[in-house]
Amino acid sequence: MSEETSIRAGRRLPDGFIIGTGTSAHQIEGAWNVDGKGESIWDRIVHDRPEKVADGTNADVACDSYHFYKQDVKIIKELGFDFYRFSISWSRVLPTGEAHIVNDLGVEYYNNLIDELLENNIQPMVTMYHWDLPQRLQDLGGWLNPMMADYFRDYARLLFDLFGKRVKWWNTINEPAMVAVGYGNASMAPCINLFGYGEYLAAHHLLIAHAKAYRVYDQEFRATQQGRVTIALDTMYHFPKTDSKEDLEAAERAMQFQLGWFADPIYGSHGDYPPAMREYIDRASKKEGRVKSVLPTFTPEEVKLIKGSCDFFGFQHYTSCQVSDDPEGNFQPWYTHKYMNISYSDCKSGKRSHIAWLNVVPEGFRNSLKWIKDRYGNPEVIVTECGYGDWKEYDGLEDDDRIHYYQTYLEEMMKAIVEDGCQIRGFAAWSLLDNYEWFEGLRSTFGIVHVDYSSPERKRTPKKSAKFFQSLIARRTL
Ligand code: GBH
Repeated sequence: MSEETSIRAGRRLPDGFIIGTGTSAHQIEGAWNVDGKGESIWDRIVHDRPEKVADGTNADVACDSYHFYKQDVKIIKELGFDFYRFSISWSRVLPTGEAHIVNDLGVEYYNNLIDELLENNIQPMVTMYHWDLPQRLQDLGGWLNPMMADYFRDYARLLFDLFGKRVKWWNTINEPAMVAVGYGNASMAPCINLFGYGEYLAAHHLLIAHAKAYRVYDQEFRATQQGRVTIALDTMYHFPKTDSKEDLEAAERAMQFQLGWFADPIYGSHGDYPPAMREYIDRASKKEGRVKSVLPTFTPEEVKLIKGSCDFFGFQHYTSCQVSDDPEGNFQPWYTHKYMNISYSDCKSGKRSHIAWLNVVPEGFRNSLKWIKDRYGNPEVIVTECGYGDWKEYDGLEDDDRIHYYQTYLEEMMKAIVEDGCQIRGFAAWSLLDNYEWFEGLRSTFGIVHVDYSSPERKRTPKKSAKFFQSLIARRTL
């Protein structure tokens, strides 16, 4: 096939398309209290309440990347990835979370990691905050406290200052919706039970925090550093259960509730949460007899601050589900007031993983990308996470299910580019390593590289899917 034809056939990746892989600090670093690192909310919760973790494990050592990061970089280099998305542990750099006490050894670790990547020709993409809030800031109320936005801004400024000469890709916050649900129910740290209220308030402050960090970059660093800053937002694709008008509307509403929650205020033109959230949550608040809606309102200054505060769309996607309209609604673990039923189990799907929420539905990926294009005026997108996991006894070095997932999802992404005209500029496989899966502990594995938790050095062995990426990157063709 000539190059021209294979682009048109949707097999050859567009020129300049970048392929990376990702991890996050709490999930891989270990060294939880080493060299001056402060405690994070995830350290605290799994130490205090190990019964919340599927296998009772903690991330005190994890992949021990704090000590073995050079092995990670070596593997990334061998596989040929263009970029590596990793996160910085806020409390490793700032043990109390506040910017006036800097832990030099923590800074040195990230300096070394960044230098090692650049020496090997791998672009660093840094996530500033992947869920591991310093415990001291949680003691001040965490994301329910409006002051958190300023603490985050100060932390972001420090990171731009320390690393911005070398780091050109920034994600402020990883999946803020998942951070917010930590204040609505017990499914994520810090497990504050303010169901149907706390999550909206936390989300509000997360949006302001992100935007303040973005404006600091604009005002103080962009001219000299010329990098690009975004927030990483995720959604499942929501298929309607039937093609009744009610179910179609419910599915659209679900997209607004999950992705639009953060994307509308940033990428939309109306300067508010999505219309469906405004309507449903305001109405529910009224019905509950509240004086004010639990969905906060932005001041005109906040609208200005938040609107347009991203240089590209950082998008994360794993799976799809099925939605039917229901005025009673079923219990939703992370956001309420949607008035629908969501089901993972009867979603159209060739394959399912043992992880309850993970269906393999490649066309849902294309549909999600198209939804972003249509709703937000076709922004440039980098897929900052996408990947397949299973319980570890069903995963292994011959991970054909994972290859099937990536192959079919990437094919759908190519259709989004070639047939739908979406501007997708890059893709990062989640995850480089079999790492610590939050409340799943070590039961589930998402790595393209196997990690042996019985060996002190956490021996890393590339799986077959790592070779899939190695050859994809070398040929730039699916
Ligand atoms: C990613 O989020 C995380 O960014 C990453 O740290 C993690 O390793 C990876 O997932 C794999 O788990 O159980 O019904 O409440 C992915 C998006 C959104 C997927 C919330 C799981 C929970 C659904 N996640 N979802 S439910």
